[in-house]
Amino acid sequence: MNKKDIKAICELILQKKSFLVISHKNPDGDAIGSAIAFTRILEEIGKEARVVFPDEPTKRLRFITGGHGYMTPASFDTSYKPELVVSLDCATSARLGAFEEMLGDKVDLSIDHHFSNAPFAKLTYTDAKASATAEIVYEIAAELVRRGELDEITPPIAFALYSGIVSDTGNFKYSNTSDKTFKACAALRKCDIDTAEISRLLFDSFSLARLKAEAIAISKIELIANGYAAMIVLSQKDIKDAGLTLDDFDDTVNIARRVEDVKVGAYMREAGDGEYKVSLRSNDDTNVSDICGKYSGGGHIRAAGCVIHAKSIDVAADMIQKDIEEALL
Ligand SMILES: [Mn+2]
Repeated sequence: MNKKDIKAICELILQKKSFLVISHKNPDGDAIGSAIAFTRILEEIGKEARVVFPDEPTKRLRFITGGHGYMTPASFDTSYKPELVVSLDCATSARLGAFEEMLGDKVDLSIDHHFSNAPFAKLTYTDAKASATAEIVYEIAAELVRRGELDEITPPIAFALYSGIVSDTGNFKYSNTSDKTFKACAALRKCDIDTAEISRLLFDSFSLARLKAEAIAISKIELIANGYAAMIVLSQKDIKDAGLTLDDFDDTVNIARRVEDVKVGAYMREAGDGEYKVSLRSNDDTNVSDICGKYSGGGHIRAAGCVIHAKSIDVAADMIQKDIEEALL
């Protein structure tokens, strides 16, 4: 199932009775929104479905569940034997995180929108043009409604799907926002959801720690590649000295790419044990997924990540700086 086939997915779903839905580690808005919505859709059409996240969703994003229950590694029920295991928004089996070993080779259907998807499931449906996995799940829901299998897209389903799409499009700001995205969101808006409140919670509501992290990130910006790229490098000491945590810096890469004339924004942080995590974003068509691919990472053309192993943070920063300069100059 390498080509687009929403109908085939619907047929497969309708044949099965019980499901385990899983999304990726450190779940973002799309991971939570697509997984919760998919689970709710299955429940609406009379299926047994449970959802598991490899990490506890952050306090900030938990509202997307709309109060729907979920499992984490701590509460995972190993006695549950579903007929179909479905992964959402996972480009590789490594994205299953804590569940990679247990479920890495047991995923029956993978639904994803990552450009760098490396198929690991028995069936993979990838649409790299979809803004979010939630946009694909919307298409599945719409097809089930067309077939009369799903009565309607209920408000909780719409809430989760809309949250997933606005998360991955940066509130319709990124180039992945297409006419299909707007059409899906127009339909979801009709399902009686408070879209202004979703956008406020996702984009205009931050902890004070997070806002302070922004000030530190801005103070650390350095221009590289003759000013065509901006990089922010944070050591564990930088974070500790500020009395903050790594989570407070999770939007830092977007701060780097806001500098005018910059084509690539880079953010590197020390993860410990000689590991340095890198996030890259491009403002033009510079393929940052290619750069991250050198270190077995990947993602989308304009948004990607990887982990570099190096002796020191300076060595790691030099490595990624050279790669960015090679891509830009
Ligand atoms: Mn996504």
